[in-house]
Amino acid sequence: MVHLDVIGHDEEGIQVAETMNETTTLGLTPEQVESFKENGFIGPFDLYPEDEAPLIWNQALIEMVTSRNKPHNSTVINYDRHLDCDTLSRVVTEPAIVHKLASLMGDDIICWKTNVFEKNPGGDGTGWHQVETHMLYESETVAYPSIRYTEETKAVTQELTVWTAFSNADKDHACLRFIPGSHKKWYYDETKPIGYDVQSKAHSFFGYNFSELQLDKDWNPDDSKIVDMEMKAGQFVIFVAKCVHASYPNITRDKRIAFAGRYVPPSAKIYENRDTITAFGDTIDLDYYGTVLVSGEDRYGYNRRHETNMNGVPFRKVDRNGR
Ligand SMILES: O=C(O)CCC(=O)C(=O)O
Repeated sequence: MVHLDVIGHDEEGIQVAETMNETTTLGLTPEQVESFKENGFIGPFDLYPEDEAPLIWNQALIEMVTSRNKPHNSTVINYDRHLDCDTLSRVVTEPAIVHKLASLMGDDIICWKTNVFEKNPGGDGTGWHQVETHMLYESETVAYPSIRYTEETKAVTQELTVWTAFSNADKDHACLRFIPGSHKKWYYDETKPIGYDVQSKAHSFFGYNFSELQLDKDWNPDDSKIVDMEMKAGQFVIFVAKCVHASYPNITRDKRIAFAGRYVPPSAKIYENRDTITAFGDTIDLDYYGTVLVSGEDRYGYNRRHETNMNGVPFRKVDRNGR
């Protein structure tokens, strides 16, 4: 899409229309990039109108329930439904998201995973945590990374999450919380195996107790620094998963619904040498698995890639040159 509505000046000072494409209009400003570098997160941004977002989610739910092409049969591992639900396939490739990611990661971007994050009325908050390789905790003694980064990057970061609210997510409705600047330092050792116990209150990270991984057992987040990311339905926030984050409990009668897309450059190796993955006490076969190139090129070919979703619908690839 090309906009001709930006007014500039020619050499004689006469006003002229300048061309401006999606890359400019939907990307981040230099100030936003600086703010991200400092804080580790940026947002919220509008994606869908507030009144439409719940309807879009209802459509996604129908597709998830009625899908004939489910990527896997696990009910506890809620990964990768962008691969079989057309609505979610569109969400992960939305230009308003991808152009902003490219401002931070460069043009070559794959979506390597998605998660549904629902919090039922009265649901517990998510405990503080930070990750980079998205370790999978198979048992108390076995853990392995989802991602191996094969290169240093010249970009601001090589790993981003886009968390989109499909219901209102204010403090009462379990909004996300961030510790600004915490991505510059490790507070947790994500590589250490930890056990899974869905019944235990202390296991506040979806059945895992991330505080077992805390490097300094006496460390506590400084309340005065925490940013509560209140969001309306249809908004998204971008963050680096190494930025320490958590969410409030849901103290309302409404469900809080969010959908997270995870993105890396194609130089990253996903689920290297693995045929299955185990998490949350369940195991899934990776036969279905593939990444989605949402922008740019994959010059590496390290990861299996899906050009279409499992219903045969081509994934949109965002054109960063605005053609
Ligand atoms: O939705 C939540 O409560 C937590 C989300 C989260 O930790 C993540 O997206 O990495």
